[in-house]
Amino acid sequence: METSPKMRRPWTLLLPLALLLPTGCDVDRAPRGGLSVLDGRLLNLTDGGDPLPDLGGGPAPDQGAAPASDAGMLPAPDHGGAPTPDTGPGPIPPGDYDFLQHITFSAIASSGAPCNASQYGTFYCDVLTHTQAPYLQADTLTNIHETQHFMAHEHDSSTAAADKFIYYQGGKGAFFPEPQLTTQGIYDSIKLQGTTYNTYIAGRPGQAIGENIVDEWRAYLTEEIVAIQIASLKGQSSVSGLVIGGVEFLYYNAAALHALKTKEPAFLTSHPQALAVFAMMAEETKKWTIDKGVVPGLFVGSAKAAATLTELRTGPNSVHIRDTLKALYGATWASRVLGIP
Ligand SMILES: [Ca+2]
Ligand SMILES: [Zn+2]
Repeated sequence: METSPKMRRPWTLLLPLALLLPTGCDVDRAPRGGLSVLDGRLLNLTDGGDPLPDLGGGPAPDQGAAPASDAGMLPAPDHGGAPTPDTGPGPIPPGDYDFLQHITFSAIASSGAPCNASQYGTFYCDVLTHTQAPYLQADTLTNIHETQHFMAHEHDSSTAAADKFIYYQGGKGAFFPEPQLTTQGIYDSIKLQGTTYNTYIAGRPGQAIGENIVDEWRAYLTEEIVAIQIASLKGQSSVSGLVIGGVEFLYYNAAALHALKTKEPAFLTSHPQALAVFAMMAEETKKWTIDKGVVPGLFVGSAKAAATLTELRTGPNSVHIRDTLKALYGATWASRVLGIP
């Protein structure tokens, strides 16, 4: 197993690699059964065939062969159909927290690049075409995960402030400022160490919260949405080669809210935009990872994600996190979005 790259910025690792490695060289493969890291993205190769690498110099996504991420998927008739349109959280009950009422979106430009949504799904193309310099050196899911990082960096690096850009959809995303607290400041609030803990939590103690766990939440969730849409397009019932980070980063980010509320409460009261971004990501995680990935069993190896959800919902060691969420968003929201009783 390789160690964490401990990089603050995706491109500081990836661009040099992309420039230095000859075409055809494999930047992120690990032996079957192991874990490898590309910008910290874990590739779990224990439960499926080795994806076919789609390496540098190859065709653009809209022209290439079938996505490599589907190796090991099994055909099944009951997961067919078109991807579910992404229409936001739906009706919000009276008195519930609606992130759309608390968030200010920034519009970002489309690159105008061609993208075949019938092959890669609508969200892959949404993210790809809103990133001016996408990452296209690996398999489909790695590419879109890293591309999501690149997109965020294109925007938050363009502002003078220490802030973070988190994408929503349709060319819209939101900025929020980084708190003073860094990743190590949330250690005491985390009571469950999942698959991604060592790389992103233990391995990045001094990294800013937004740059680390919010950005990774977005990137993992993006690849999970893409996996769900591609599986749906292909009528497949499982997705291999995918580490389910969405639910884990939901837990870590909820723990971060507890740490902020305890140690840096002025940050939360001063920045409703940061609270809205968390709620947006939680809604998206419920809509995709939980309801369409973990619950239906689409994601191979989703038992750990299910256990993480159980810890968040009812685990006796995570009462402080549930209390934080209820205090910040209300019990109605916590129940509707996260299933917290
Ligand atoms: Ca900035
Ligand atoms: Zn990542």
